[in-house]
Amino acid sequence: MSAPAFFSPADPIRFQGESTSEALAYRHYDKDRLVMGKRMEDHLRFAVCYWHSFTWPGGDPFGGETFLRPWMHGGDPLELAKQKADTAFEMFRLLDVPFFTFHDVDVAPEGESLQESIDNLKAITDIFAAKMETAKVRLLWGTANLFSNRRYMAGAATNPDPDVFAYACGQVKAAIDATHRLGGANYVCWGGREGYETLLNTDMARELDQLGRFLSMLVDYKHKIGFKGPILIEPKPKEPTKHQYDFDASTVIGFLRKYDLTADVKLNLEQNHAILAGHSFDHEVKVAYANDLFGSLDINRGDDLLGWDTDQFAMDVKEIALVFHEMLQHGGFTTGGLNFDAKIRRQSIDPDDLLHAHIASMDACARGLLAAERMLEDKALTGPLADRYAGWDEPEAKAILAGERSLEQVAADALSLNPQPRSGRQEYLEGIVNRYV
Ligand code: XLS
Ligand code: NI
Ligand code: NI
Repeated sequence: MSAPAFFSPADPIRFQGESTSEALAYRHYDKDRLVMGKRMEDHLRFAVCYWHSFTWPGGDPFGGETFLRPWMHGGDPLELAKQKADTAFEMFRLLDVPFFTFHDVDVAPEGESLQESIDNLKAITDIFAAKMETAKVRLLWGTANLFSNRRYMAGAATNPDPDVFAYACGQVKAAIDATHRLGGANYVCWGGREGYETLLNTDMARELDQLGRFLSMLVDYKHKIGFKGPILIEPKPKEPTKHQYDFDASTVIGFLRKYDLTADVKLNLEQNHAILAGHSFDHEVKVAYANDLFGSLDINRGDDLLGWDTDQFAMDVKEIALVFHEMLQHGGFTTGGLNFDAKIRRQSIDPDDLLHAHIASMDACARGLLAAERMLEDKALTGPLADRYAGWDEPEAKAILAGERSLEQVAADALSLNPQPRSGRQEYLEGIVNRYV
């Protein structure tokens, strides 16, 4: 079956370098270029997400759809889902991306019953599997939408009603089955409604136990079916709820430790969620690495002036460079990737706007990656950092950290010391970063 001619180009977007005048071209994303010994495509591991690009109609709280996508109107829901899949796979081919991601309800219509929804998802999974036999694209992760339907308004795993918890189990089982069938590299959980609107009606300790149990059951099931990838939790502090339990990387890490889940569950971090939590993106990435729980990234950006999850395409080279500067020091992605959890603005109504958005952001990520590589080669930041902490390489300091000195011993040694403060050199370092971006 041939895909509808939705986009203007017929052939995949190619790397053409900075001097090209072609609008639909990669200027920096050169997939075969080696960066620290690995192909750029294998570093960046781009994934197109299904929901923002193919399921969101362009509405906002004050107005309805603007995009008028053909697969959103009339006809049999399963037929429309197939039409949507054709367009999605056509875009994966045109962008030449290695991965995609989806929620169950993005790809298949919800049925009248749980069984009917599961059957619809299976039908679409069959179609995806057939397409993936010839397509290049692979599945970075799948997930279940446990937040849009009104049954989940008071939470999914954290719902006061155990029947809703059970329904969520049914949905998540089907979603990880589909992810497994399609060879997904990870499985993601974002707890959009796992939080509260008011503490007056919320038993927090109980709800956290429910969430811990839900994830433990999911981990057991993952092992049972032989799903090799990690489960990823995506922190976000608020929106849609006033407070979400998976507030930020640190909070999730504490939760995973309490419920003994760190062996199987890692983090999926998102720029816009980081700033909603009052952190920078690289802060969250560093927290994850510091705890050996880095998994994957949802690459997008929030608006500096708006306090919500605007999910814009990431365009800030400096911010991306600082994230890759950290990641490259740890070897970069393993199972994770850069998932475009990003949507075009509602005025960007031309089909090709979807291509332009991805191309521009992929180029920004490529520039960030290359800047990080150069900074590391030159030890532009790692050199000054090593100098700053050099005292800790001295034998006595090492012995303290190794637990070989008591407080009394160190206190006694301190009597002969007179430490002198040194400059933190912040502006000097900021200037250095600017030289690379
Ligand atoms: C919403 C989240 C969501 C997850 C997947 O803010 O970012 O899109 O990535 O459920
Ligand atoms: Ni996300
Ligand atoms: Ni988000």
